Amino acid sequence: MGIKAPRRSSRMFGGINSSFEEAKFVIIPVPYDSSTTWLPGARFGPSEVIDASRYLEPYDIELGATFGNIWTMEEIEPVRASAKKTIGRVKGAVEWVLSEKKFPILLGGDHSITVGSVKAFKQRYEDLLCLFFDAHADLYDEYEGSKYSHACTARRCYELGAKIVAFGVRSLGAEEVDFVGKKEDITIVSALEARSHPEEALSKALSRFPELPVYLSFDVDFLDPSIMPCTGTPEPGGFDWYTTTRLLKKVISSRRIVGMDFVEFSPVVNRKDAAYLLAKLIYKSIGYLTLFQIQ
Ligand SMILES: [Mn+2]
Repeated sequence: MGIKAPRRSSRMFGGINSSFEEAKFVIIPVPYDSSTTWLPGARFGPSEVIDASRYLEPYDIELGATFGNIWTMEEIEPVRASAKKTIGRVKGAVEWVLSEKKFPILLGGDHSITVGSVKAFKQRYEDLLCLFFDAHADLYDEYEGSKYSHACTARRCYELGAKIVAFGVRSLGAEEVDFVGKKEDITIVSALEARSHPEEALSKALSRFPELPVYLSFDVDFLDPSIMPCTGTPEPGGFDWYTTTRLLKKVISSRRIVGMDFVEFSPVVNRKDAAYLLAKLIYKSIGYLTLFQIQ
């Protein structure tokens, strides 16, 4: 699928009506959830988060600034029956955003969409570190009969030649442990290891891959289910708001970030607070990126 011209969505992240030309950040909504293992519904994630984002107050208290250079693309139309084709469409969209010299922020959808994004980045960056904030390692070769299950995302990114850091893991398969073995280009940091000194644990993991540009993939199940119940595979023992924002600040202020995604948000009834939390986390990340990365 070729995306040839800017297509303005009537539903803009943050209610921000920046022109495409002025925008530095492009939100790419991908309402696809066919690879979800347990609770489906991530297809409703992007619209729910964008809806909640309109209630954000644009002034960020921590950063003392307002960020408005955001443009929201129309939803990528998924191919329900083909993860591979959906991933191809995601790749096309990210290629286009990069060719326009803008910073893509994907909004999933399940975690399989990350593969399309990383494919586009690998064409531009021979060496790339994929940093996953995730309760799972997503390193299965195949899951439920699919190589494009959300449980295989990091494995596919690894095969594309990316280095892998999975941070905050608290659910892991024996097959994944065997696969990682003594590989030096994959690092798993469990939540158990990270919880007493999260920023130090992150710095240590990143220091294994110095200089590499970083693609940051944020699976919302990284957060504790008490604040983020809206996800297809919730895991106890997750991270709180302030720890999470400190970790994002840490990586964004210390490494070159080339792209981001936020995946696996799957709305449940009466938890609009979780949609709002995610909208705020995305806006917060845009703030950090603006202060530390974008000239
Ligand atoms: Mn996960």
